[in-house]
Amino acid sequence: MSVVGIDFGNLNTVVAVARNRGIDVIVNEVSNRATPSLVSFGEKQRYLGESAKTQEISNFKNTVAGLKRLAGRPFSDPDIQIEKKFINANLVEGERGEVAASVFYQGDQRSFTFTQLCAMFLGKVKEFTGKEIKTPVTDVVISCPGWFTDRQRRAILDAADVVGLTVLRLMNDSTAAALGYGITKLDLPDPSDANAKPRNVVFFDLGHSSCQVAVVSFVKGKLVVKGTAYDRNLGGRDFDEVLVEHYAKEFSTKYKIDINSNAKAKFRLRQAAEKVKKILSANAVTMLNVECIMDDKDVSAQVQRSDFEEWAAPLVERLSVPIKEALAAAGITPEEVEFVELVGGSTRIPAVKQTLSDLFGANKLSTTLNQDEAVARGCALQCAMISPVFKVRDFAVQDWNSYPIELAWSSPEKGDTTMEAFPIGNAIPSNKVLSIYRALNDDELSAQGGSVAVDIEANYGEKRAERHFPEGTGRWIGKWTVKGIKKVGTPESQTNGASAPKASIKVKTKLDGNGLVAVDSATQIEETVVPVEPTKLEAEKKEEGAASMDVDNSAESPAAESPAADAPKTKRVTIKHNLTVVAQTTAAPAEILNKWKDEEGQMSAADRLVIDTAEARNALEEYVYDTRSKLEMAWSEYTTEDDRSTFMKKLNDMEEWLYSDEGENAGKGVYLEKLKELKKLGDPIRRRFLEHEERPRTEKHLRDYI
Ligand code: ATP
Ligand code: K
Ligand code: MG
Repeated sequence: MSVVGIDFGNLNTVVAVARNRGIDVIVNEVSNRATPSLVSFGEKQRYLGESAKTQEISNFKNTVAGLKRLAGRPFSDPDIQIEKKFINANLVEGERGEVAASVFYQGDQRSFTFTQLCAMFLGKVKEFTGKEIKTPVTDVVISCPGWFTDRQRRAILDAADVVGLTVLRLMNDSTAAALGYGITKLDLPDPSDANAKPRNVVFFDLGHSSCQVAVVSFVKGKLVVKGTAYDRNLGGRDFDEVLVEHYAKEFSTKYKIDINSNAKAKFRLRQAAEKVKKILSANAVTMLNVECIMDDKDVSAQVQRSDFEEWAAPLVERLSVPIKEALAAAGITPEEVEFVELVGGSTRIPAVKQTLSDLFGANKLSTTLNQDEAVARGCALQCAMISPVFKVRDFAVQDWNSYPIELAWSSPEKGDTTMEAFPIGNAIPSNKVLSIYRALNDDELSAQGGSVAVDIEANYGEKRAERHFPEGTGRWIGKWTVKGIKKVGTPESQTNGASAPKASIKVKTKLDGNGLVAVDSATQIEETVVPVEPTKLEAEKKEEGAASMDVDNSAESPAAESPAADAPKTKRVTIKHNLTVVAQTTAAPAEILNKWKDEEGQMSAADRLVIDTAEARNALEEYVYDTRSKLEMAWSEYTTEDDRSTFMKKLNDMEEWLYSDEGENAGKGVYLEKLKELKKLGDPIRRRFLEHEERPRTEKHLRDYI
C-alpha cells in the first residue's frame, strides 16, 4: 500500500512518500523533484507534466495551466477573467456550466472540464510515483489552498477518483506544512506542564498564485490552527506580471512592437520575467533577454532590483493584509509569535522577507522547513498516520474553519429555520447534532405514501464577506433529504397532548477532515412507555446505549420515581428509528464521473499506444542495425553467402522503409509484423551460432561427469 503526499501546486507539484523510516520527496521521470502542473494535447496523445512543459510554446493553444485553481469553478465566475491572463488555451463553458478548456486533440477541437484536466495530471503523478516506489499508488493525501470552498474541494476529490486515487485526506496547504513542523520539533511545550505556554508559529506561504497565512499553536503531540487569512490573487505570477507590464510598455517605444497584441510574445516575455525575478532575489542587477520575440526582433534590458521593488511595491504592501487578518482571527499579537516559517517559492523575494521582518522582527524569520517541499512532506506524514500499514508517532491536528456554514430546514409548522452550525473559526473536524421536530399530518402522510421527508440545506453564511469568499464558486454547499419520517408508536405517545403529532428527529452533521460539510445519519426518536417486569429494570438500566433502546431516567420520568416497595409496572424508553439520508452535493454525479472515467481510460490507452508504437518501431530499427553488424561479424560463418546477401538486402530495404513517410507513421502492429518477418530469417542463423557457442561448454560439462 502506498503512503503518498501530493502538494498539487498551481505551478509545480511535489510528491513525497513515506519509506525507509522517513519521508522522501521523489523525482519524476526526468529526475526533477517538482513537476510542472500542466497538461498538453497533441495529434495522437496527451503530454502530461514535464512533457507538457516542453510543448508550452510549440503547442501553445493546446497547453493548459491553472488546473487546480479552475477546477470546480463555473464559467461565469468573475475570477476566470483573472485566470485567463495566465492560461494559453481557450476557456469555454462546459456542459454543466463549469469552466472548460478547448483544445485540438486527435484531430478534433474538444473541451475538457478542469476536473478532468486535474484528473489527467494526477494520473501522471500516480504513474511516475508508482514507478519510483515500485508499488501501485492508491492511497494519497492531497493538499489544497485553505481558501478553497466545498465545491472546489469536491472537484479535486472527483479528479482523484477518475484516476483511481483514494484521497485519505484533503489537507490545507499551511496545515500540512504545520504538521511537518510539529512532528520534527522535539522541544515543543509539554501540555502537562502548567507553566508551559503553547508555541505560536505563523506559516506564511507565498506560492505562484496565492498567499496563505496560518497562525498555529503547538504543544507536544498537537497542533491547533488558531486563525488563517488569504489573498487568493497574490503570488509569484503577479510579481512576474509587474515586469511584463513594464517591459511591454518600454519595448513598444524602444523596439516599436506591441507585445500585448501577440499572446505568444507575451508568454515568452513572462517566462523571461520570471527568470529575471528569480535572479534578482540573489543579485542587484541582471539582464532580461528574449530572442526573436516578435517581428523578428530580439529584445533586451538591464533590470535593477531596486526598480523591480519600486514597481512591485503595491503588491508587497498587500502582503501585510492577510497577515494582520490571520493574527486578529487568532487573537494573537505579533509579539506572541515565536517564529515565522517561510513556505512557497516566492518567499525568496527579498522584499517579501523584509515585510515579514518589519512585522515580526528579523530574528523570528525561520526556514527550518524546506520551503518547496514542506507541504508535500506534511501530506505524506498525514497519509502515514492515517494508513494502517505505517507506524508513525501520532500528532493531533485541529484545523480552523474559514467560512461560516449555515444549515437550514423547513417544517410546515415552524417555517424556515436557519442556524449557523459551523461558524468562522470552528474546529475542523467537528460534529453537530440537529434536533428537528416535524409535524405529522395524516393527509400529508397518506399523500406521500405513509412517510414524509425533511430537507436540510447547507450554505455559506453572510459573514463570508469578511473572509474574501470566492463568490463565483457559489454559496450553496448541498442538500440532504432525510426520508422515512412516519408515525411511530401508539396513538397516545404520538400526540404529547398537543393537537398534531410531531416527529422528533436527530440529524448528525459534520464538518469533516477534508473541510466538507456532510450529514452522517439521522434517526427518529420515539419516546414511549412500556410495561416492565420489576426484576429486569435494574439490569436494563446498565445497558445504556446498547442496541437502539435507551432507558430514560430523568427526574420527570414517573417510572424512575416509582417507590421500590411498589414495584414499577412501566418504564420510559427511547427507541431510535434509522432514517434514510439522500445527499445532493456539488460533487459530479455518478454518470458524469463514469463518463470521465471512460474517457480517461480511452485517452490513457491512446497515450500508451503511442509509447508502445514508438517502442515497436525502435525495436525494429535496432534489429536492423544489430543484425546487419552481426551478419558481417559473429554470424558470418553460420550462413551461406547467398542467404546472407538476401538477408542483407532485406535489412537495407527495411532501413529505407523505416525512414519513409509510411515507415515513420505506421501502426504498432505493422512494426511488430515486420520484425517477425526479419526474425524468421535471422533466428535460424542465431540458433546455429548459439549452439556452436554453447557446445564447448556442454562438452566440458559432460567430461566432468563421465
Ligand atoms: P500555489 O501555492 O500558488 O498553488 P505553487 O505551490 O506551485 O503555487 P511554489 O512552487 O511554492 O508555487 O512557488 C512558485 C513561485 O515561486 C513561482 O512564481 C516562482 O517564480 C517563484 N520563485 C521560485 N524561486 C524563486 C526565487 N528564487 N525568487 C523569487 N521567486 C521565486
Ligand atoms: K508547490
Ligand atoms: Mg503551493
